[in-house]
Amino acid sequence: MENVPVGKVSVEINSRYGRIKDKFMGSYGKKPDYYARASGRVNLIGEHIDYCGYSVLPMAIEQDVVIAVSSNDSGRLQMFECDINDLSINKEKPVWHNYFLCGLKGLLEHCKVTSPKGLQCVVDGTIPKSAGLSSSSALVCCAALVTMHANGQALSKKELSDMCAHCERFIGTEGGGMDQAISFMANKGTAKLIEFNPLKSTDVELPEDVVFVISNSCVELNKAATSHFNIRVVECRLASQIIAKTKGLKWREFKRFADVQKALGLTLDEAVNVVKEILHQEPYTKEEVCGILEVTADELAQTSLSANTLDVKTFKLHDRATHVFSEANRVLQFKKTCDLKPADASVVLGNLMKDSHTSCRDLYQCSCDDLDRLVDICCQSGALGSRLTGAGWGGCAVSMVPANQVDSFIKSVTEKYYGKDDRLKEKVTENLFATQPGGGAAIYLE
Ligand code: NG1
Ligand code: MG
Repeated sequence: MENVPVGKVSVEINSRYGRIKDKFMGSYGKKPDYYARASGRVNLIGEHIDYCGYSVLPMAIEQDVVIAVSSNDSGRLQMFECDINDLSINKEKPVWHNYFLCGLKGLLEHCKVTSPKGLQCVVDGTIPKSAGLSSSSALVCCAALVTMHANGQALSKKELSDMCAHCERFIGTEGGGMDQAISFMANKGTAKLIEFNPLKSTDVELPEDVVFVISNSCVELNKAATSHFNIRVVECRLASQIIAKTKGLKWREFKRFADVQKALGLTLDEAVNVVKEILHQEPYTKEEVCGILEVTADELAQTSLSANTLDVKTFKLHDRATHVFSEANRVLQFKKTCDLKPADASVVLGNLMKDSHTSCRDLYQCSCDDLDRLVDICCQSGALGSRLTGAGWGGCAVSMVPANQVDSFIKSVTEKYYGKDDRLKEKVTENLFATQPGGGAAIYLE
């Protein structure tokens, strides 16, 4: 099993690392021992299906989190002051350093480190936050990597990915494992199909005649501060359990669509039909769900809900389930098209991306007006396909643009989306940029 690579960085040549080093020396009066990095990602297709057990297709981006580190025997974390032996992650208070604490705590617990090293850290990030580019997981992964290295532990990329997917949930959101997996398993120059249970990553060769361009709607949603995300996770769980029960399975043993699909021996197309047959389109009340599953509201809280969804009154099961099964299918078609390279590959891929956005907007309802407008503008500006990326409700769109039209695409989106708003006009370069598949997490020594 492969481990995270340890390489060299020259702070003379790499001005960013130079600045981080200067800041470290300014704070602690000495050089850092090493640097760790973990990248953000853009998900090309497969939204809100990783936590249902389905494969997704992201690539790492160049933007990342870098942490400069020196370790000591103080048992304290210096960055903001904190006792490593007494880590509390306050779910009520979604501050960024909580994500650092998730990675730190996760690694220490996983490796059963009894006397953890003290850490002096400077954290530097270039991933736009709350933008669907996974700044949160990059920080969790980077903090776990720092903690692993400082405490003399050696986990494989796979173990780190699984462990970080688990420990990011300390924050309260019940995400899947896509972000952590791509952050560790990415390789420069290739997108990846990420499969779960067991975790596996496969290179996906993207067409050469297209470029992926990221555009930020600049609408921010702090996922940890709202229940939007967990409501979707719970709706998927309830729909899985109702399908399982109706089909005579032991429903309490099921939490994810992929497991129900497998137990029933259905194809994804058949699963979409089963949804039509079993679930109604109108929202389900909690009472109705309890009636179908034959449980009390308290029991339902145990079997299916999360802390921040206890008070949710209605659940849209039909549309969420239809999105998940059809999106899982689109991921497989996307991968197949990349592998087979038909003459019209980029048109096929573009249409899959468009369908994905429509499904996220209408069935999963995880977009927002500005993001929909941005996706429309991207399609009018020459993109073959465009869709929201990441959790949604704001954040970024990813567009697939013919390589020879990137300049005119950027010009048009700049005028039509950013140019119309004085707040956005100044920030175009950081919010609208072409991207190439980037590399995964690494440790660097000077
Ligand atoms: P972002 O956009 O980074 O918050 C979240 C989840 C993913 C995945 C996507 C939706 C976490 C850490 N990340 O990503 O696992 O479910 O939403 O596809 O919860
Ligand atoms: Mg995130």
